[in-house]
This record gives sequence, structure tokens and C-alpha cells, in this order.
Amino acid sequence: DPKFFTLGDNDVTFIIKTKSGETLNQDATINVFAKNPEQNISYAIIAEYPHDPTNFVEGFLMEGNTVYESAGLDGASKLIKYTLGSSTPAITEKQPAEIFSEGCAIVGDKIYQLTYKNKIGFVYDKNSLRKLSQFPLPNVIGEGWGLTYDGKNLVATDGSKNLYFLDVNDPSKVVRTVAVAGHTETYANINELEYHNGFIYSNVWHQPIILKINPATGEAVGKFDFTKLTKENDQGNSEHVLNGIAFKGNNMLVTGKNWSKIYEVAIQ
Ligand code: DDQ
Repeated sequence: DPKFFTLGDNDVTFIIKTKSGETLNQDATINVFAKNPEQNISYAIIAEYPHDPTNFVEGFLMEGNTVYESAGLDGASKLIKYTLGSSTPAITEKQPAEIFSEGCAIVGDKIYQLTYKNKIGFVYDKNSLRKLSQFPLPNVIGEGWGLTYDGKNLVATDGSKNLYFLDVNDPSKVVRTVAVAGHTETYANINELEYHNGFIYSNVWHQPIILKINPATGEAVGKFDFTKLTKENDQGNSEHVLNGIAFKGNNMLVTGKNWSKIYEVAIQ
């Protein structure tokens, strides 16, 4: 039977019938890449703001002048909000020691947040950061990594190449999945996400890059190279990776785990 493949790696089984009627199954992986290369997006760093270097950033958002940040690690996980320019939180909502906080997203007056291996997510009141409820992560999501909201669905990552579109009224339900792929590679370890103007921006864990992704197909259409910024901020610690994308108007805000700065990036 003819089959249409989607971007990414597709596991397929060929069923081969021999003349004598015998059936042989052959498993294979087919790599499907984007037709066009990722465009190298140029940018200029136009401002720097302080960032608390004790925060192991897992989620990063901006609305108005307020930054919302989810910091991870067992025993240190918290959701905070502060005004851009000050790194002192106006409100801090700490997690119990066994919870490792991950990506977060604003939906109306609520904040949704994933956890790393706890298999649950939380819903908070955006103004008070008071925890309102929790939900189970979909079974197909092994670990909670990044989260964003595209105006219709929550979009989650789990360290694979996939973007999982979740029902915002019941985030335990996956409504659609796409794999992220460029012209010559599929991208595993898709991590922190931000939806902006029809595209999803994502960093890739342990790589100093941010991808611009078409959410309809998973195609990485563009790529930012932040090698220099990462080297200046990681203090030689391999876990102090770039991880944090937010938008301030059409400029991107970028930070990382335990970085002492937030950078405002004008996209060219
Ligand atoms: N994630 O960001 C990839 C989603 C989770 C990373 C968890 C890494 C824990 C490493 C602990 C290092 C201690 C500084």
C-alpha cells in the first residue's frame, strides 16, 4: 500500500511476498528531510538585562514588562515573576522537593507548567502564582521539557524530535504530533519553546542554537547561532546551556541555565 511519510525519522515495515507465497518482514527507518536548507538568521544584541544566576532556567516567558520563569532541579524548583531589568522576584512559588519544574506557558490568566519526570503538570493563577490544579501528562510524553501556547493548543516537548500539540482544556490529550527536521538532520532534544507570529522557536538541548519551526509541518526553516553567547555564559559547565526564549514585541529575549544575563535580540 502506498504510504505518505512525514518529516523526521519514520519507522516502517516492508512486507515482502516471495513467489512461493512466503511473507518476509523487513523493518527500516526512513529519514525524511526538508526540501530547503535552514536559513541562517542574522541578529543583533541590542540590550542586556540582569538574570539570577542561581536559576536553572526551564521555562521563560514575557508579557508586558513582566518575566515569568520556571526554574528546575529537585529541591530548587520554583515559578517566579519579576520586572525585566530587575532580577528580584516580585512573587516566588516554590515546589515541593520531589518536583522538578519544566517549561511553562501563559493561557489567558493562567500559567501551565510541565514537570521533568514527575509525569504531571500544574496550572497557576498568573497574577498570584497560586497553584490552582494539576493534570497528568499524556502517556506518550516520557518526560516534560518545553511548553508554549499557539493560541489554540499547548505545545510540549519531551527531549525527542517531536512537538506534541495538547488539548488546552485537557492537556493529558495529544491532538497532533509533528517531528522537527531540517534539510540534512532531524533534531532530537527539542527543548524550551516560544510561539511567536505563526512560528515556534525552540532551542536544542546542549546545542547553542535556536530553531525557527513551521508548526504545521515541523520543518526547521531558520536557525540562530548563539555559540559566542553560550561560551560567554556557561562558565565551562556543560549543563549551563542556552535555555530560555521569550518575545518582547518582535525582539527575542534569550537566556540560559544559570546565566547572569538576559539578552534582547533584534532579528534581522
Ligand atoms: N532538561 O532541561 C533537558 C529538560 C532537563 C535537564 C536535566 C539536567 C539535570 C542535570 C543536573 C546538573 C546539575 C547542575
